[in-house]
Amino acid sequence: MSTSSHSQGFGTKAIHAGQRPDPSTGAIMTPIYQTSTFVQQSPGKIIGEYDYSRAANPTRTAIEANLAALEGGKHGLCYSSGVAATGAVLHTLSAGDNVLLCDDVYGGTNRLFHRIFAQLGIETTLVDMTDLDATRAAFRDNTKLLWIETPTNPTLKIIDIAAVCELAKGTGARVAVDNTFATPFLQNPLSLGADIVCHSTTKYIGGHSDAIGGALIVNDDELHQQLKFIQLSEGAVPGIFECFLLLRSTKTLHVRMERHCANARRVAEHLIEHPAVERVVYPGLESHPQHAIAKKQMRDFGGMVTIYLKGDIERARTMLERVHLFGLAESLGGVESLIEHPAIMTHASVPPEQRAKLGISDSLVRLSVGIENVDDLIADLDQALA
Ligand code: P1T
Repeated sequence: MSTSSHSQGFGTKAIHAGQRPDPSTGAIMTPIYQTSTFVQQSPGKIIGEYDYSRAANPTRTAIEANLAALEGGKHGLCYSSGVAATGAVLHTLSAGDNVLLCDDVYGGTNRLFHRIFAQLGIETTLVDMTDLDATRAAFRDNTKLLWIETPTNPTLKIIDIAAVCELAKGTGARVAVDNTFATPFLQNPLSLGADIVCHSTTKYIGGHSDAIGGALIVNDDELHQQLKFIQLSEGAVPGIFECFLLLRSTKTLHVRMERHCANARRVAEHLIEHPAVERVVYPGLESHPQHAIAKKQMRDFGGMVTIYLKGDIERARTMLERVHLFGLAESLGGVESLIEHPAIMTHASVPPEQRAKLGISDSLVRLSVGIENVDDLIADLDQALA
């Protein structure tokens, strides 16, 4: 472990933070402590730090510390999925509380707020958070949480995290940011004033399309204790093997993200010129409405590209059926490229009026650009659009 006060770079933290050789064997990789429980010396007198794996497990502790370091936060907590992490934040609220929810979020997030927590008396107000006046005007006396997703899924709007946090200051409302699309490599919401960072680790952090998981990162000790209590009581914890897979994945996050960003830029720039494409949305393009904010708060612009095709839904269907390298599937952020139709797939649970308002139309196609050779990806898209 480093003892110097020099602040380490992202790649070094990704590989070392929260991890040390196993004290009993010297194993360089944190072992998979595949155990549900830990033997005690006498009732209540535990041998190390652990008593039961729902509460804590050494493999999980290692990845929680690693993710906290990558986000520049004090505490990390891992969950069985991204929506379980989101649900844990909502469980800090009480009936009668109001939440301001960014209007374009993952369909499952929208469903969780409107179909599960609404029944428990938590009221949700949808707000276009790219409009700071509208966001300011949406606050109520009982507003206790703002939920930001940026870049948003699937229209890739960029929300000014620092500006929204400034609005929330002094109101008693916490700000949570779903940082799944950006990853800690590109954007660190805690440093911009957010209270909570949420991740679906299923995506870029996991990076290999082989494990479902979620995480929260916070600085505040009291909030951490509250979330730990909720995690222990509700039990939405990840399996030990999934924790190990994540530990393996974070070591290459910086390298993968660099390639995702470079490939996505090339794909976006290519598609702008394509006669079958009406419009390309990518935060790195000058034409993106919030490009200046993206430049200010992100280190690069990510691996997601959203396109509007010319023509009707049949045009989109044909393209989606013709791709070979791009997998037609929900999810994103893996090394392999994926493509999907949000209106039919990931955002089908969003009411049609809201989809129409957000521009999640039948001609919208979302690309998760992987880290294959980009010329092959472009050739695949070209033949699918021919
Ligand atoms: O699938 P899960 O690990 O529970 O994560 C939910 C989630 C949370 N936040 C964002 C921004 C997400 O994109 C997701 C999941 N999204 C997809 C499955 C998708 O294809 O968009």
